Amino acid sequence: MKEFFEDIKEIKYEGPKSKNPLAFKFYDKDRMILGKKMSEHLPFAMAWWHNLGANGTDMFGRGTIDKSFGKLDPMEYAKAKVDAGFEFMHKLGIEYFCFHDVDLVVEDKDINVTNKRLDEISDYIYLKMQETGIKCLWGTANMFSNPRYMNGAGSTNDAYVYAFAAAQIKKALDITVKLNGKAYVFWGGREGYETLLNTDVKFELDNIARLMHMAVDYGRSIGFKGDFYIEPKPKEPMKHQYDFDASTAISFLKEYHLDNDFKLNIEANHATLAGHTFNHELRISAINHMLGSIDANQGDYLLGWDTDEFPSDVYEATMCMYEVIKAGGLTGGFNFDAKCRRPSNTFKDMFEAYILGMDTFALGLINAEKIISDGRIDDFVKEKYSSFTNTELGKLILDDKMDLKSLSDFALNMKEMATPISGKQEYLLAIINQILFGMKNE
Ligand code: XUL
Ligand code: CO
Repeated sequence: MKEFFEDIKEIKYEGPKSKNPLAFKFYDKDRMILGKKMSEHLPFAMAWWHNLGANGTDMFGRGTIDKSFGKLDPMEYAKAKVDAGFEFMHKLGIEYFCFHDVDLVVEDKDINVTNKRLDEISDYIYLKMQETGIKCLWGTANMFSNPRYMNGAGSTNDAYVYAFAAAQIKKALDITVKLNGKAYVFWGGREGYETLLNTDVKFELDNIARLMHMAVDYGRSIGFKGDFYIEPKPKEPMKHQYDFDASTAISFLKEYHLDNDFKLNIEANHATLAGHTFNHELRISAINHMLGSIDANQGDYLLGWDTDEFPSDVYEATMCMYEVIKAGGLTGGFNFDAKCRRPSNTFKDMFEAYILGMDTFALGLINAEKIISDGRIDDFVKEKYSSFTNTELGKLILDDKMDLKSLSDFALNMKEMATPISGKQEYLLAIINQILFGMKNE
């Protein structure tokens, strides 16, 4: 079969000293860390839309890379994308992919034609999956590009649009189940509003939840056993998006009794747009038993939009992997919802981008293991709360044996407070620096 990336061979691990741009320096898939292979800690996925679709187009200019794969006919183009995608994943050793319905085929005006195309392409993908062992991490429906969704999909004012959203979700679920996807995602790009002057917020939230319940009922009825995910994002394209951040999405899921079927897909760049760190969003999800999957990318702190860059920040990746390990791993995976920068306009750049991302997370994993086995951070956190665990008073509080009056009496009796325990932030940051930069990453 014709190769799309014929100059590029399978990418191998060559170690930290290698200067070969087409080799892994840190991602050594069989290396054992905390009793598991690196590849098991890091189930990476390719995002169909960015890798096989995004061509560098921005608000000010046309594309800079041709990703037509030499085909004009819609089905030939769709199949060429599949072939290119599987060649790409195979060469990088990526085990999973994620897709939107309209990433797979060109959308027709008539949704029935689009659906026929989806049937055909998913048969083709299914065969490729059997041949290669590559798997589907999650599927989703794109309910934000088509003009009919200008006022939202689940949150639309228009019952006819709502029916189209249902049709797309149904088909995307059918395909996700056919391809044995682990999960199904809702990213609510248009589920929000620009002004309250034309918006009934309660109506819209109720209707989003109603559609999600329909999706769960239908998914379970066709044998979907995986998780549904909400992918929080505070803004862009809408000014206010309902799934603002992990906390907001969790309370929505609980309010509408969707929390047994849903978890969260946390994207690094969405976290920073919400004014949070990536690890904050992971921690909030984990403590609510809702950490499902990760969209692995990063933003630019100087830019206020979703730049979807490949992760290169080892510090962030370390903090991410620390949370993931502490949470017992992901049920989902690490989807590179990331694209090359506009001037990185060659197929080789795409490979180098994935190598950067995979090596960054490998370093994050190596470092997180070191932080955990070093133990000083964990010890300090324990110590910080020790007045609750190691004193009579603390134990009474935690055992719910105190009330406001008895606690007040206790304080009045003490008269004065001793110096509170230091938070020791600088000591802790110095430990992280020592572990990250003072010890070898081999
Ligand atoms: C948009 C985004 C989406 C979702 C899937 O910011 O992250 O690509 O991941 O719809
Ligand atoms: Co995403």
